[in-house]
Amino acid sequence: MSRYTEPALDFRAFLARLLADQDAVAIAQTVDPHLEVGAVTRRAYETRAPAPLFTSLTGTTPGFRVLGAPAGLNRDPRTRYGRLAAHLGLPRTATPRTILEHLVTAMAAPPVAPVVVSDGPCRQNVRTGDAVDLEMLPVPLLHQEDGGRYLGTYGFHIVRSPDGAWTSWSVARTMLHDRTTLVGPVMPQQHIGMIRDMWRSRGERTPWAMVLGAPPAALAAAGMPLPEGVSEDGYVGALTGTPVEVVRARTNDLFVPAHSEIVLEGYIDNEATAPEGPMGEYHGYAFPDGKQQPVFRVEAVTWRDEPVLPVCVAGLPPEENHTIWGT
Ligand SMILES: Cc1cc2nc3c(=O)[nH]c(=O)nc-3n(C[C@H](O)[C@H](O)[C@H](O)COP(=O)(O)O)c2cc1C
Ligand SMILES: [Mn+2]
Repeated sequence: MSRYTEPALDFRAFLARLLADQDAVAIAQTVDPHLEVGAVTRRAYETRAPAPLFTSLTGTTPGFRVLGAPAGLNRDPRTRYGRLAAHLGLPRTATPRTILEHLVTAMAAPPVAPVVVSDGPCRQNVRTGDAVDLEMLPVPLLHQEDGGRYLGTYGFHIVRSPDGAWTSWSVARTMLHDRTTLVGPVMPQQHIGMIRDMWRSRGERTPWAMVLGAPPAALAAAGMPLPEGVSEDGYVGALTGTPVEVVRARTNDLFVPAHSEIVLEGYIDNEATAPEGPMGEYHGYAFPDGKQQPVFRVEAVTWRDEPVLPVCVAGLPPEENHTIWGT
């Protein structure tokens, strides 16, 4: 059997594993992305209930699904970190110590570069140009006082230095601005900001992609503070012992994980900003006001059949800012 059908390397396999282990539960009842997805997911974190898989969502393309609490904790102490462990291909009884040692060992291992393949599940459906409409996705309003609806709460940005030497995968939130535009922070001290500055100083816009429902090990790596200049894709290969399969983006020269649920392609605008936030954050508070932030222009959307959008509903622990980033 291909290693690419293992939970760490394929989000759909990860979901199947959680469902089989009763650490996720499919909800057939129609649920509204407007506050209901957020409320049910928060409840699952707080009661350490199985991850909710929303299979019927108000106002959403039929078949499009949402998985809340992808790395929430489990009620049973023996399998408390099972969802986190499944991201890394470890047994669901893995302890925090085992999980940490696994992550740290891979940091010292030689990177394993991704392999380019010609096709993959993320390419089963493709929309480009005028056909791009982010409103077809289930974009939830997560907290009542959020300044907008967040599409990217459990996905990562992909950018690459102009010389091609450094590929950065990094998790950061993105809010829906309009049918073809997202808005979110691009901090200069983070790797995405450093690479954006390289492109800007050449007078060029930054080629960009965002992956939602990525291979779980890739998401975990994209949420980790690896050193400057280190490509997260090579770390994932070392972590899983398998090169990540990537496909070339349709509209730029970036490579995206083939085993992904949803891929957005485009660029970071050099000039435009738009209001973003506030958003309820991982400390359990929200700042009172939003801010102007850079905009991401989406030129293509591709997705796996019946795609699953993972959603982190930030707030008091434990949610993924704590279980993934915190770890
Ligand atoms: C679920 C999750 C959500 C996150 N959200 C954000 C965010 O909104 N903004 C941010 O700056 N970092 C966020 N992080 C942390 C960054 O991903 C992390 O600091 C990472 O190291 C940044 O990438 P870089 O080191 O390549 O710059 C999040 C991490 C996780 C796991
Ligand atoms: Mn990095």
